[in-house]
Amino acid sequence: MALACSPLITSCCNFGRDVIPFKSTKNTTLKPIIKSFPQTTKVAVSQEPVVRRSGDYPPCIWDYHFFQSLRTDYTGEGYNAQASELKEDVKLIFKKVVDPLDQLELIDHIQRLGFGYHFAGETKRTLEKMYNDDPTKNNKGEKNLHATALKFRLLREHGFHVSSEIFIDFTENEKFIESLGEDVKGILSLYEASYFSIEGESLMEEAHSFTSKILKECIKSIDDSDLGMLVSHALELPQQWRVPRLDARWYMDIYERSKYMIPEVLKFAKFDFNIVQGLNQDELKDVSRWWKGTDLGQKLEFIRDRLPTSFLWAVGISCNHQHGYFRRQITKVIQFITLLDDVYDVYGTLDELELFTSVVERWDINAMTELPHYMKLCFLSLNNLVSEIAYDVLNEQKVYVLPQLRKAIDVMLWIDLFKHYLVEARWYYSGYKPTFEEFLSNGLVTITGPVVVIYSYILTCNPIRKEATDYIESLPDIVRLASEIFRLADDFGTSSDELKRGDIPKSIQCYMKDAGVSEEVARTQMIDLMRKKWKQMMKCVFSGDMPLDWSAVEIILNMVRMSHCTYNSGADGYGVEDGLSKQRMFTLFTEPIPLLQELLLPKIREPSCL
Ligand code: 0FV
Ligand code: MN
Ligand code: MN
Ligand code: MN
Ligand code: MN
Repeated sequence: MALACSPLITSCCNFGRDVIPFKSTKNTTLKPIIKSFPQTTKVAVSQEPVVRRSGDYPPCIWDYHFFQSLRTDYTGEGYNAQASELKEDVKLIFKKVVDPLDQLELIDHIQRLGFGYHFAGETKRTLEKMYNDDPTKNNKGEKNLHATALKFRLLREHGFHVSSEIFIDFTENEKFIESLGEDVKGILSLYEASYFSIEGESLMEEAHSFTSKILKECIKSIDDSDLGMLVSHALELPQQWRVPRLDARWYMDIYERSKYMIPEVLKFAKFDFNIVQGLNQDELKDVSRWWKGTDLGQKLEFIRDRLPTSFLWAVGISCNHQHGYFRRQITKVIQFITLLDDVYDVYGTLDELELFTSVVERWDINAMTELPHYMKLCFLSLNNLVSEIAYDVLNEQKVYVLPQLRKAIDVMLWIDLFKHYLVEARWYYSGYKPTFEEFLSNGLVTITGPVVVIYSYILTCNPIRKEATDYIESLPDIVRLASEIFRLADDFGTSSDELKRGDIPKSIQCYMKDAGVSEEVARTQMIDLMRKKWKQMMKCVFSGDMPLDWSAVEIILNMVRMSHCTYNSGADGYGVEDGLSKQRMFTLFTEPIPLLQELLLPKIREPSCL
């Protein structure tokens, strides 16, 4: 604490205020910001006994052997062959459904059942045709709010910019007609659609407040219990903010009871759920073995040992069958981020953190001798992971990620992250309270959105395109906004505990101070701000000038969605594994959907519906 009045700290505080350049987004890149950091001073680590904070995080609740023992019956050639046949049946259904509303509902259902990516081509073609025909035309020429809102939402979700004018028939004097309130299904669809709006669309803002108010009012009096469940689910988090895979199992039960249920679709959903579960089990076994092999969970007792929950995040970002390698490696990256975050937030002294940052800045294995033992473990194991990924890419793509890409992306990215971590540590030790803007411009980096996005790109794209990596590295609006929302969502769930264990004020607290409002008001404002930032993100998505494949865009959005799903309840759904996170682990990785009955039934070749 003697450090609190050292000249080093004073200069950090000034520096803290200088971090703001992230604010002007268009021309801002990560690199100039890296350069704007003062050279970290080499600090001798004090010999005095150090008092460290405690994270007080509970230990990992998952037993290594439990995951290693997981088995599934739903694997093997016979089962996969049946799934392939069922997939053909669903394809046939796509061809046979001609009514636009039926088509839209089919797409919506398969997405919510968690296997939309299997029918990406069919979905795109169907929506493209609908868009080209006449996007503003209402289905069957009727004023059907549900059909119109569903069309709007799905078209926008898949990158077709349909105008909000589509809703004009449902308004009078720029307000939605009050009597529409009786059509709960239509109101629910319009509410979901309102989350696909772009900044500046006043009609969609009106749609949002109109539908939110009605849904909150009518929730208790809805007779249909499934509709009631869908409404409360939507009020908790809209579909745009959710990861379908996490809710697929829940939705399957609702779909099974629905009068719109198509047996082949349901059956395929169940088969596919189990297949993905089997893949995930293998992946989880692999990464758990790797983590055990590093021994870091034992050696670094103070860290959050969160390998399985990191894997849950990976699945949230992409559950695509083809992304197994991505899921394995991003899980490792996430566990590493977590442990390094704990080093900077909780365990390391400021002297050690300054030293660590300066050693890593040189990325010099020889300089490691200067570090305390626990930091040697951190740095060398991080170096191993970064090299492993670079090696895999070299092996797969014959692209030598070392040294060009690696230096530009991996190394700089980690250094940049650590420098921003260090800013927070300096703020903490000096007692400096940043403004909301200051905090957010630094915090969008420390939440690790940019690291997760670049690794996700490298781990899912083949070939890796330099144009795309350059673009992501320049911290474009979409990545900045995604990271800001991730930060706001994380603070929503974790900042109360963080402050208790000793940390800087996070977004909510900074905002409370700046605006002079209560925590309750600040929290409401933060939800509004997240919605606003989503609208800005949607603008980026429709701007058409991103050199990214759609799958990369989806991954960025899924990262944001996963942050909502983790922290929405106001609790730390990542650091604390019981509750929702535990339930999700069981549902997704250990509990298959029993299919004995389906397997015994004679196979129906022709789809039975329609
Ligand atoms: C958030 O932890 C968290 F868990 C992080 C950043 C590591 C995991 C990363 C992903 C799930 C992508 P914490 O709330 O401690 O982070 P801050 O930045 O608030 O210290
Ligand atoms: Mn932390
Ligand atoms: Mn942190
Ligand atoms: Mn901190
Ligand atoms: Mn946090």
